[in-house]
Amino acid sequence: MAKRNEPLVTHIYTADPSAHVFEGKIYIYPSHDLDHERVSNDNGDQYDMEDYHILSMEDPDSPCVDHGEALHVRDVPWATAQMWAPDAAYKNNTYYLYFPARDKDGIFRLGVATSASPAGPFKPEPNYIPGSFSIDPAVFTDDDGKSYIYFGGLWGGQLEKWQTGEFKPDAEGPAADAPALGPRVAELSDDMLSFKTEPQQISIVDEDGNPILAGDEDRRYFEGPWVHKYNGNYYLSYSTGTTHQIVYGISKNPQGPYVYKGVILTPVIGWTTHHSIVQFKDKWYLFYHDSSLSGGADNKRSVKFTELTYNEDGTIQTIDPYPDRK
Ligand code: FUB
Repeated sequence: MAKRNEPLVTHIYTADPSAHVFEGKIYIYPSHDLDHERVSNDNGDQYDMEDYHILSMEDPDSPCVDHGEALHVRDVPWATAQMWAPDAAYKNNTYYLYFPARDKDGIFRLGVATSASPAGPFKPEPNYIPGSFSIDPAVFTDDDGKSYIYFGGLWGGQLEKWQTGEFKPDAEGPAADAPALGPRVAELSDDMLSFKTEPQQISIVDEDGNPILAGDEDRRYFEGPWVHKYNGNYYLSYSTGTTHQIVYGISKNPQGPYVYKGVILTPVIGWTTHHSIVQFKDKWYLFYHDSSLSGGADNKRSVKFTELTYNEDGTIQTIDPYPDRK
């Protein structure tokens, strides 16, 4: 039986969970951390993952099932390495798996693969999504049927290198007193396989409308975007990377600007933090990961979940990942 704040599975390491309710069950699309040693650097070479395993639970109190290998890098013609944080979507009677990987030039791109089943196996498209770059795709489908893909990550995720719209291998991020880089958003085409619109940068601002600055590491965007809708408002949540928090902003528009609101999840064991938020029946859940099972190894993480609670004003109560810790 799945337990709150405990690893969902322990026979493999899993990370970066994107949770969805498909066919009445909770499906979780995580990265699959391999139990091997790699050099650790700002490029993220330690996150040397090759495939995806999809997990599911009948409900939050049921055991978690591993559906086995759903896609391997060897079967993706354009990709060479680092199958990082994925997401999934359903439309046109088809399940879509979105994933980042390095292409033959070592540049991160976003790929898509399709399946008739939410558990896979998934068949990849032969090429990456044209015009895609960086990492951590997350797809949100609005009530009007439009689907948006959010993506982007600093450092190993290469987002700094795309500020001009072209890949500049030596580009650095903005100065500390300049607006921070935001995640990118594009509307997806009706067949969900390409961008319908050019990716735009999302602006994240404070309560006075001033952009969050690059030096504001407690609040600025780093990686792992996730968008959900609650009571007619859009919520963009993400990792602050170097300060290891999951934070969020709220907007009236799925493409922003988003007004920063606060912290959803305080730091977990391990360097990275990555999450998703999903409603199942009348409750909301936060899926996240930490490195507790591996004794703190940054690249051997485990997916966990817990309940998420809104305040009356629509803000989210901050979650301590270790509620029993003294
Ligand atoms: O799992 C590899 C990378 O680590 C993800 O793409 C990031 O979000 C971070 O969790």
